[in-house]
Amino acid sequence: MNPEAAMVPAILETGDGVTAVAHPNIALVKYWGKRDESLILPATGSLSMTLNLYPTTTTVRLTTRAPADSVTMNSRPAPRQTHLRVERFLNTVRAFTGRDERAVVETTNTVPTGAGLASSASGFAALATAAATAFGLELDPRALSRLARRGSGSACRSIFGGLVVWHAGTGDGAAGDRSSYAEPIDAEGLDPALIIAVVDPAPKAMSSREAMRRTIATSPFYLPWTTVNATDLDAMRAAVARADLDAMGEIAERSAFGMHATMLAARPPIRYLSPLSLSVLDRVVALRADGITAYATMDAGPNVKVLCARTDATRIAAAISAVGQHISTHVALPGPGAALLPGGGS
Ligand code: 2P0
Repeated sequence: MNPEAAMVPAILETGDGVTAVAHPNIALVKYWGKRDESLILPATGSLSMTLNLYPTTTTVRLTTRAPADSVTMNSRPAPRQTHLRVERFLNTVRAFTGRDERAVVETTNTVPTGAGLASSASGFAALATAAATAFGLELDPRALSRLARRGSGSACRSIFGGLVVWHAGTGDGAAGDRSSYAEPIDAEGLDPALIIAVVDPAPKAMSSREAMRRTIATSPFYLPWTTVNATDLDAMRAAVARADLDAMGEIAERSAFGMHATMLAARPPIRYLSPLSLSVLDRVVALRADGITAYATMDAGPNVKVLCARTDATRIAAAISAVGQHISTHVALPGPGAALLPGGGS
């Protein structure tokens, strides 16, 4: 039993449903690697911005009549790996509550899945929010972020809107689990935008989970990166506190390049960036040479995100779209945290 979980004596049958919406987030100081795989305790802290684009909407219905969980994504049965991850997550929720109903999970994703655009973050944040309510778990936002973390690490950050820090926490087991949570941070005086430059919406060749494992196991650059990451996180928090967008951009860019460097040094190497990604990175450097605040970050895929001031976003997006005819750009602003849809509660 989770001691923070209060039980609500609701027994739902198929037909009743709880619906939640969550948005993806993009890390400005990256999470890359776990110190505990089963609890998803990260090796480092991280900091992100939740987007106002690409919501995931998830409905959870409980049933005593079905022998197994069912999972559909965009009206189709979920791929086997996704189904297994969702089932494992629901087993965690069932273990917390002592309840054994199966769940009918229906998810609608509006983000290209598996392309380094954080679909697992919005996906597990929405699932955690809907499943917690469906199974009668009353969690405060911090406890909900810890639950979402068990589905996918970055999902804990999508429980909150705006700028969010995910604390690595200390220790292992229950102590590690308690201390590794997300919380929103004050972004007063900042008006940031992230331009999402989609250079290739196809699913990536290797999942970030697998890539993290290989990086930790084989990259000689991994350990030094974790040390640098800790100082980058402190510097980023200080830059946010003084609303210094240029400093934030510099730190975000070096955090991303550092993370990719650890992967490039893995054996065999992992390379997510494509020639088109590099062309976009060149354009960002050129924009800066023209005096425009624009800094790049890249995740486990070829797509590039550009941090800038909201007032510059439209013209920067146009400059990046002009890099190649297959590049589409979307301007994201800080978005909301995960929420139940009205009428979607039990
Ligand atoms: C991040 N990424 O901080 C980093 C940067 C990708 C690159 O979090 O294994 O889907 O489920 O905890 O959260 C993507 O990894 O991985 C990610 P799991 P997750 O946003």
